[in-house]
Amino acid sequence: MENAMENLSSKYGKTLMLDKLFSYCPGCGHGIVTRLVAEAIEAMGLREKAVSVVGIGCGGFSHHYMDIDAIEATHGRSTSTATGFKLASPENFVFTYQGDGDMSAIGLADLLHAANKGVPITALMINNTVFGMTGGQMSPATLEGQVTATTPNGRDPKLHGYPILVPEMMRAMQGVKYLARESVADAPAIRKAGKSIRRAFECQEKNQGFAFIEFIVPCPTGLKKSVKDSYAWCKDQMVDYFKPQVFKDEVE
Ligand SMILES: Cc1ncc(C[n+]2csc(CCOP(=O)(O)OP(=O)(O)O)c2C)c(N)n1
Ligand code: SF4
Repeated sequence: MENAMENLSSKYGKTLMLDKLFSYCPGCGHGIVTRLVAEAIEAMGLREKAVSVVGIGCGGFSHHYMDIDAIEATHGRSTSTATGFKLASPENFVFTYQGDGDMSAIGLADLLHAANKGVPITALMINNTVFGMTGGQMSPATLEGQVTATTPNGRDPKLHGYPILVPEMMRAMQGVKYLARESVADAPAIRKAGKSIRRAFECQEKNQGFAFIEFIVPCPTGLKKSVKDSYAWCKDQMVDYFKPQVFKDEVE
């Protein structure tokens, strides 16, 4: 396997993606977003100054696959940690990489205050609608009626509230200069997500303010579906509720 990876590297040119196998489950949406982020860092020449601040969850491994510096924050605290780091070291390029559980449950207050402050960092939320790492429990982003380990009869808004729409909440914040929701449901969506990451990174490079992207991705293991079915569900159900769009682009 190692030889095969080396051959790939020499064929396509060495990138900051390390020659390691992902610990993500087969078909996990994190694999796609991690690669898109690495490609954007490489293409924009940010490698030497990039610092990834990861949360707790499967996305907390994303920095294992990139040859850049990283900070492992405590659960939900990545945006606060990233804000402090950026203020202390403005020459660094600072982004967070967090799951929907990490960012929209325990970390929601940190996110909203960081966004409102408008410090030029980039926050990435990878929304697979469940707590993936701990076994597929309900998160704030679980869809209505969705069966999870903690909602065996499906999410009921009367009991559990409604699936949380994070970028919609952040729209009015003046410190937020780039705000988008993307998906990895199919190849065109993945290409669009890659472009969106570069735009969000540009927002920080031009020192314009806070940038946020939510990515709608499948977690085949937590959703208890095959890889194929989990992508079909992502395309039909998740994207139907979490509508991909650029909410705000004020990057000049
Ligand atoms: C303070 C604290 N509470 C709970 C946990 C257990 N825990 C680990 S990962 C996780 C949630 C991960 O879900 P998400 O952020 O959606 O990421 P995913 O694994 O789906 O990528 C939780 C609750 C913890 N590590 N620390
Ligand atoms: S549990 Fe889900 S989020 Fe975690 S690596 Fe597996 S597929 Fe990805």
